[in-house]
Amino acid sequence: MGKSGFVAIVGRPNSGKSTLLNTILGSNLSIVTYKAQTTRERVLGILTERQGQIVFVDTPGIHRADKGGLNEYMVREAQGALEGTSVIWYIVDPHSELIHERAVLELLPRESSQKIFLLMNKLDTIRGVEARNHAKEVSDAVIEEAKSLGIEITRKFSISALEKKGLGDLVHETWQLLEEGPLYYEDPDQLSDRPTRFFVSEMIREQLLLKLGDEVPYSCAVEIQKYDEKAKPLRIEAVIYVERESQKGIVIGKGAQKIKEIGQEARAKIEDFLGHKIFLGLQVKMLKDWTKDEEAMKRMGYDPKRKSR
Ligand SMILES: Nc1nc2c(ncn2[C@@H]2O[C@H](COP(=O)(O)OP(=O)(O)OP(=O)(O)O)[C@@H](O)[C@H]2O)c(=O)[nH]1
Ligand SMILES: [Mg+2]
Repeated sequence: MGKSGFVAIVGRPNSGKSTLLNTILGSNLSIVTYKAQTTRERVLGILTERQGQIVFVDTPGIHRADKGGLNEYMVREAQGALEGTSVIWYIVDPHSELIHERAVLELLPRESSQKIFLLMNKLDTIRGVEARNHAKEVSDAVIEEAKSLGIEITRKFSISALEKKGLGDLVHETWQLLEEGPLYYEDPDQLSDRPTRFFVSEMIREQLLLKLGDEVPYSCAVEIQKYDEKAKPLRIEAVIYVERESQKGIVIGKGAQKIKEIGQEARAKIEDFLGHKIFLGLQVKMLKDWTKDEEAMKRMGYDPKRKSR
């Protein structure tokens, strides 16, 4: 029997959690954008090697969220992901401040046997003495504040998830901490617990984040309504839900130009992911204030009781 265990990847929005997961697995599993709060749900990434299996849990960014809406759901997703993990990778952006990191520190386990690594990410952006000093000040302050809360940060790593720096050591040290255990997923080729259609809907959401302004993407959800594998090419029909009538026009755009662009780009990404051609049909509908209503959120797949890590 080899070693196995769960490793949660947590941190502030935009710190590079999903990028790190993708780099480690060598696959674009979890969507990445330059915008904060890209990831909404936990996504498992499974690394199976000769020595055993690490199941990584990518999580939404931890921030202070209002009660009862999508943001609170996202933070709960991140918090729930910590349960049952042997190691926690806590990612910090070198430009962050202690005050922002407090939201994360509050959720980390105290007096626990779980090991916590602090990963100072985006090493490639730390240029010059001032930036280096700031990064060090932030990590020192975080480690000290953690200690005062009864949270023990076992080690600190400096990495670049984007440029693949410092990752060998990090993964090696993580294996060292894992105990003998079973493979949670037996198929060595399985990369995630999620079905393909989840990744398809995420790739559409990724384009909404990239192609729409600052507000509207956060009001959008994507529902796959048809996934017809008998059709050639594979036929996928999806609905983009917005939460206000006025947002429909923004997503569709003048002369339907916007939705066309979103569709073309998403199709290219999905084809790349699946390795074959597809047909992608998109529609835009309104579900009033869905991000503020638990029942509507459930319909969109954001169910607080969903069984998954
Ligand atoms: N320069 C640089 N940029 C990085 C690095 N890691 C991530 N990024 C960038 O940081 C941005 C956010 O990356 P994500 O991986 O989406 O961050 P996240 O923590 O998953 O964000 P949320 O899902 O919103 O919580 C993207 O523009 C990434 O390209 C890094 O090591 N160096
Ligand atoms: Mg993410």
